[in-house]
Amino acid sequence: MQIDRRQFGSYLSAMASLAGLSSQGHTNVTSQQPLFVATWKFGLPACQQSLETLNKTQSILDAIEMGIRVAEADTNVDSVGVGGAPNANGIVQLDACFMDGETHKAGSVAALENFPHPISVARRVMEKTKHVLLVGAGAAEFATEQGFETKDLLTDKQKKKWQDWKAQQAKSNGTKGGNATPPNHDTIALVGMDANGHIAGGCSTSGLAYKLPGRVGDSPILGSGLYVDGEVGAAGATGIGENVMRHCGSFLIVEFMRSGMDPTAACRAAIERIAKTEKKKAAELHINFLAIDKQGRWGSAGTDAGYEIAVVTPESARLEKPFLVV
Ligand code: SD4
Repeated sequence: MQIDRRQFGSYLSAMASLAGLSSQGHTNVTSQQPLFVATWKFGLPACQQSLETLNKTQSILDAIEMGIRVAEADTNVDSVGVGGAPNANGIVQLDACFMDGETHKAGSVAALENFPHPISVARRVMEKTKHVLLVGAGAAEFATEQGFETKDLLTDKQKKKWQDWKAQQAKSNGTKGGNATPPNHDTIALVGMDANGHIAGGCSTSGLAYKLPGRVGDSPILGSGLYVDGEVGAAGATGIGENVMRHCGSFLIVEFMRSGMDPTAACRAAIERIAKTEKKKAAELHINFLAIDKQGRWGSAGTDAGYEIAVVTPESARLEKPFLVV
C-alpha cells in the first residue's frame, strides 16, 4: 500500500495521540482510565478532588459534585460559590447545573441565594424532582427542604469591590448589565469520564459580576454552559454567557464531535461559527470552551489569552493552554 506525505503526516499525528503524547492547544487522549477536565487554574484542585472521590466511591456523579464543591468553597475563587461576585444590588446569586451522560438526566438551579453549594442542589434537582431547572426563591425553598446548609456568600473583599463599582457607576451612564471584561468572569465547568466510559459534568458560577438582579447566564442552561451526551462526550463553557447562550455553545460542540470532529476541533469550530454569526472578531466575544469525547480525548479552545484548562488522570495533573482563536 502506498501512502502520500499528507497521509503519512496524519498517520503520525494519529499515532502520537493514541500514545497519549500531549501538545498544547491540540486534542489529547487517555485510554482505559478516568479523566477529568475543568476550566481555569482553580479547576486543578477540583479535578484532583474528583479523581480522589472516584477512587473512593466509584461514582462519576459523586466525583463531579465533590470536585466542583472545592471551587465553590474556596473564597479565593471570586466567581464561584462563597466569595463569588455579587449582582448590581450587592447580592450573590449563583447558577449551576449537573448532567449525567448515561441517563441523560440533568438538574439546574439559577439565581440561588445563600446556598454555598449550588452544584449539590442542582444534582438533587436531577435526582429528587421531576423537573430540570429551579430558579430563585423556589430553588432556595427546595434547597432548604432538602436540608442544605446556608451561608452568607458575600465576603468583605467582594463587598468592597462592589461598593467601588457602584461609586463608579454613579458617574457613568453606560448600558446596564454587569462587568463583561476579563478578569470579571470565571466559571468552573468540570467534565469527566470513568474507566468504564461513563461521562458526566457540572458547571457552577456566580455569573457576571454586577449583573442585573435575576440575570441568568449560560452556566445553568443545558446545552449552553454544559452539555453531556453519554454516546459522544461532554462540553463546557466559561466567558460571557450571553455570547454562548445565543448559540447553544456546548450542545454545538457535542454535535460537532458526533459528526467526527475531535474535541479541540469542535471547540474551535463552535467559536468560529459564533464569531461568524455575530459578525465579530472571536477576540471580542470572550468565550472559552473545553470538551472530552467517548474515546478519552480532550481538548479546548478559547478567545481569551489567559484561559487555561486543568487535566487530571491517574498519571498526571496539569494545566494546559487551549487553542487560541482570535
Ligand atoms: C456567565 N459564563 O454567567 C458565566 C460567567 C463566566 O467565565 O464564565 N465566566 O455568563
